[in-house]
This record gives sequence, C-alpha cells and structure tokens, in this order.
Amino acid sequence: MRLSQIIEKVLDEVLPSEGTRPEVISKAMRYAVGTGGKRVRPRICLAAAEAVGGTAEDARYPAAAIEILHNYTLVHDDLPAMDNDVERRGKPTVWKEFGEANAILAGDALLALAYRTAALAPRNVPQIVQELGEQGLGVVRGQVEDIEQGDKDIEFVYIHKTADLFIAAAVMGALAAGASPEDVAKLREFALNLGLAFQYEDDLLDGDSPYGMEKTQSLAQEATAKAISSLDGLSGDTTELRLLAQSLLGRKK
Ligand code: GRG
Repeated sequence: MRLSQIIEKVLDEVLPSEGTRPEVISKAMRYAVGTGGKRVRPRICLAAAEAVGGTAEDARYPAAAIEILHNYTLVHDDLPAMDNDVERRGKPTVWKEFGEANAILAGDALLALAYRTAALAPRNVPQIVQELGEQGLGVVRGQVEDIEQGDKDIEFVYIHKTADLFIAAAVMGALAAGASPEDVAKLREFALNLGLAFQYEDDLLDGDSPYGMEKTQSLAQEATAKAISSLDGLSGDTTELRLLAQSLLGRKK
C-alpha cells in the first residue's frame, strides 16, 4: 500500500465515527483532520520507519497520532483567542463551523486521541509517547513566544512551532520500527532541518519573511541539503525521505 493510502486508512480507523456521541464533537474531529492537509508529518513518520530498515506499517499508529496532534494545534491556533482565523484549507475553520466551545472541546479530544493512538505502536511505546509529549511541549513554547509582543527569537519560534512536530514524526516512526539510537539521532537531525526548511518555504510562499526573500531562499536550500545529508549511513531505505525533502523545496502550497 502506498504511504498516502496507509495514512488515510489508519486515520479513518482511529477517528470516532460521525455517529459517536457526542456527535458534534465526532463530526468536528473528522472535519478538522478531514482532507486537504498535505499529510507531511505522517509521511515523514512512515518513511522514517523504512529508513531504519522497518516497514511503513510498523509506524501506522504513530503516523496517525502525529497528524491528529498537528490538526489539534491548528484547531486551537485558529480560535478567536489566538489567530482568530475564519478559513483554513479553503473551508471555514472548526470554530466557525461548530462554534467556539465545540472547537475547544474537539481540540481537547484530538489531543487525547493522539496519545491513545501513539500507544498502539508495535514496540517502544513508552519512548514514543514520551517523544510526542516532549515535542508537543516544545510547540507550546514556540507558540507562546510567537504570540508575545515585541522582539522575538525567530529561530526559536521556527524550531518549536514547526520543526518539533517533524522531529516527533521522524523519531516515533524510527522507534516504532525498532531503530538503533544512532539511527534515531540521524533522523532527529534530518527532521530538525527539514522542519526549518519547511518553515522558510512557507515564508517564501506567503511572500513575507523576517529574513528577506533572498536570504530565506538560501536558508531553505541550506536546511534541505543539511537534512538530506543526515540520511547518509542510515540502515534502511531512505528513498521516500529524500523524495519528500526534495518535493518540499520550492513547493507551490
Ligand atoms: C501541541 C500541546 C500542543 C499545543 C499546541 C495551538 C498551539 C499549542 C500551537 C500552534 C502551533 C502552530 C499553529 C504551528 C503552525 C505550524 C505549521 C507550519 C502549520 C502548517 O502546516 P502544514 O502546511 O498544514 O503542514 P496542512 O494544512 O498541510 O496540514
């Protein structure tokens, strides 16, 4: 099965069916995760399992967990108390569609579901759950610095708001496939740089970067090259991770 099919199948398996009580929350959870996201983090997770000699199937539950957690962050980030966004992926945001209280609760439910799903990994469950928690805490640190007024440390914000979940994805996928500590360390480095490259590309797409466009372009290229070189010496098949890194550079959306 292709990586994208594995991702959609496992998400469908673990998300509550729309009829599950309370229906409004089950619907909002499915709406939030829905279609339209690029699924970058679960692809990293599955491909990381292959890169350490395992199979994508080994990492299916951590892959679902990271996508669910990522979508949770977006639901809460869109709330009036944070970014106050009314549209995401061309559709009304969860709070616009289901109301603010339901969006908060659907987000809470997605967060709980992410941990429940990560715990279904076939091996190394304590380390996998710990990694998800560690990087989730990192996202909060990045978000808080980002919404604070005044000068901010942009690299700190990019590392924590964006790269931390890339790191969790890669490390959880590797652990689910029984990776060696050396391979986990290489993937951590890969994901940190890929996350930074992803954020620089996002800025280029938005036409707005604190570093200026020219510098941002070279930062994105350097970070992508660094990410790809971290894959050297891994014990498994790194094809998917290399393809993914290359496809994110200069992406259109
Ligand atoms: C994780 C416990 C915990 C709390 C989160 C709300 C919050 C606290 C943080 C918000 C963080 C945030 C919104 C980061 C944005 C990161 C980012 C690059 C989002 C866009 O990712 P894409 O382009 O989105 O992969 P798609 O739509 O493709 O899924």
